[in-house]
Amino acid sequence: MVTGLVGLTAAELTAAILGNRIGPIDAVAEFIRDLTPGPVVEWAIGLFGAADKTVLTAVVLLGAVSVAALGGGRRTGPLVFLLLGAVGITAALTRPAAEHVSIIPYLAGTGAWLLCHALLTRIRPDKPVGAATTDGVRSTDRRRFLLLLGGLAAASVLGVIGAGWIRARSVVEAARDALQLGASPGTVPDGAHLEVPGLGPWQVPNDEFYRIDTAFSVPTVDPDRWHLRIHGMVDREITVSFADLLARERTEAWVTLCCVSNPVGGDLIGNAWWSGVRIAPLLAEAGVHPNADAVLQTSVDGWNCATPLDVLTDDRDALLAVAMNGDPLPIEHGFPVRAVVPGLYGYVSATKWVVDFEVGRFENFTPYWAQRGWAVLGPVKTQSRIDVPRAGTVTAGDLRVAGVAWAQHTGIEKVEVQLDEGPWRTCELGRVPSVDTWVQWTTTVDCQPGKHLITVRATDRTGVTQTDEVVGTVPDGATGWDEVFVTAE
Ligand SMILES: Nc1nc2c(c(=O)[nH]1)N[C@H]1C(S)=C(S)[C@@H](COP(=O)(O)O)O[C@H]1N2
Ligand SMILES: [Mo]
Repeated sequence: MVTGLVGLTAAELTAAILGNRIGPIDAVAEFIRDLTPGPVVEWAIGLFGAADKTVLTAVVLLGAVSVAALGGGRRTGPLVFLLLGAVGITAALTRPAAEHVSIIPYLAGTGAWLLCHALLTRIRPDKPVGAATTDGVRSTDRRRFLLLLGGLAAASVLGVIGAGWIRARSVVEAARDALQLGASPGTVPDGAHLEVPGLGPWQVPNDEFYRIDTAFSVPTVDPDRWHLRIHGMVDREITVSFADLLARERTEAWVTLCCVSNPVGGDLIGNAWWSGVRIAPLLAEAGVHPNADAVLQTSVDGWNCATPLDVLTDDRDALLAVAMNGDPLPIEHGFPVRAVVPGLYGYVSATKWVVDFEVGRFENFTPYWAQRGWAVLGPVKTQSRIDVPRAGTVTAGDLRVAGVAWAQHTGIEKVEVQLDEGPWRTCELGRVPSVDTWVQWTTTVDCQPGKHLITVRATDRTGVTQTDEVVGTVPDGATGWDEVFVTAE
């Protein structure tokens, strides 16, 4: 029985990896369906209704495992497994659009059957532990047999889970590739990106964008099945499908997303062009009760966060985003729909794979990170980072210094750089389209031979200069000034 399962798993996993249309169990089920006379098919449909296909799949699975268990003995095994393999290959080759690669999973499965059968029958488990070993069978054979059996069964279970995941992922990838969202790719505003060697792009490409989430396996959500339910303290509960969402007025905006776990000088931050639908009108449609103060956002994988209602309903571009830099959201970044809220750290706002909005009160919510000691509110703290030069040796003389600064939804007023204990000098700032993005900055300092410390600080548009008090990322974000040590030669 275990041998039977291992071979089926090997075949299903191979089919999933190769991206074959159907796996072996389903291929044999289709084969049987095609061979079955019409009246029998009608009778089965009458009996099982919409569950007919599930029933047939279960019959094929149980049938294969039963044949393996009953016929897979020491002597008959190899022949029985070769016959089962032949049935599979026949089914595969009679499927529409069958190709040569279609039979590879059956070869892999039959190979796994024969190998597994050989392994398990080599051991003689029928000797009890401690039995006399007159025929040369060791007393530990039973234990070895059981361990091997358990290991193979466990591998088989993992393989089935893996095959399912790979299939789901490829289905969702295909759906993503087929989407035509009509989102613009985002044109970097003139003067936003400063041409300084070593300074990263103002617009961060999707494949370079930082990724933070708690998901061990990335959720795969089929857009055709995606829904967002808005409920709780509202006048009328509403459910929005992906098609409904796309039919609504579209908003596109530059927003810099930042993680609360970003240390001073860290790179858990990125700026992208998001296309989506504003959250405020959706909440208005549901009719939010006046005494509600938060929305508990939940992801399809159960992760959740609570976002203040006022930031979701004021005039900022708090979005349900469907595209990132012009492309449908990458699966890792929340496909098909995620929230993006300017001004807040991701852990309280930027729910990926979002499916549920519960309107309510903070006091009644215990979201994922708040349960683990992080702050309930997570406004982004004003920060600045030095990207050029890197720590190490530099050429003495005029030294180019550059980096980024951010104070989302407040805006950056000024960035200053200090060499050693010298005066603070004001930097040149890149142009930005709004207060919701980071700003690139640059300046030159006169760097005489020797060791130096370069420090940066930013001032936001409310006139507040970032504090030099060094605080870690827990519970609500790091503070302190970024600095870099250089030796000028
Ligand atoms: N479903 C889900 N959404 C999530 C998270 C998560 O763990 N699960 N992490 C949040 C955090 S802490 C951050 S900083 C951002 C990161 O988004 P990104 O991975 O697209 O950069 O996603 C937020 N959304
Ligand atoms: Mo985060």
